[in-house]
Amino acid sequence: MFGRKEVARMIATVEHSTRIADTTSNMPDREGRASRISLWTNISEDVLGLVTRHPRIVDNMTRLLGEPVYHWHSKVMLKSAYEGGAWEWHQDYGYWYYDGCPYPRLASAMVALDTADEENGCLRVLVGSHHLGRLDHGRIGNQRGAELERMTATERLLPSYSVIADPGDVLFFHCNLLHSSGPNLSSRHRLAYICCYNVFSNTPIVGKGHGPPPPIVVCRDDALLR
Ligand SMILES: O=C(O)CCC(=O)C(=O)O
Repeated sequence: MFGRKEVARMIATVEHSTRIADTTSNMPDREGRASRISLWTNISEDVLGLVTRHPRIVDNMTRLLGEPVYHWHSKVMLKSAYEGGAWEWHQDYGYWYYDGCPYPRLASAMVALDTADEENGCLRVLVGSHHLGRLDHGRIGNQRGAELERMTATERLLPSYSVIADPGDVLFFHCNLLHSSGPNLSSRHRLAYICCYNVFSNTPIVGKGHGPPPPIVVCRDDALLR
């Protein structure tokens, strides 16, 4: 979905942005490996913000969710060579329900910035799990994940699929899709940019939410190259 030059600009932004460096936190996995994430709710005024506002993402997201969308949050997942940690099985709505959204009408677009495969901890999904409804989530080490007994049984029920991706590939996934990823055991980084969207009919009804939902000003298709 994004070409080599566009991805190079995204990577340069991740590498040189003090904003990203300053907001990166670590949620160690069960083995104590560093699962690093930088997350923000206002669309950033940089190349990554253009990706969040990009028609290739926003138009597809609108089509998939069937309604106009607004930005929920965006994040960079930084899985360093050799030491990048795993993410437990979870549904994003397992968290976002507690932000007050009444319906599971949110979704994410995950842009691969590096080649992602099983060795460097690509995303794994359980096919069809978005039809299960929201599972209970609890603390698993420093992360939150789907309740373990239920999760083990669900893994026997549904096939898992490793999302092997080339740089510039984009995975669109529903907020109830169960997903996880393994540690990075390779000598290659695994960077990904994920922008998440909600529909206007699903703004939080309880809790702190994510602030007001301004409409997205979609950028030009060639914005990343200009
Ligand atoms: O990047 C990963 O490996 C995990 C991403 C993830 O779990 C999420 O976006 O909710």
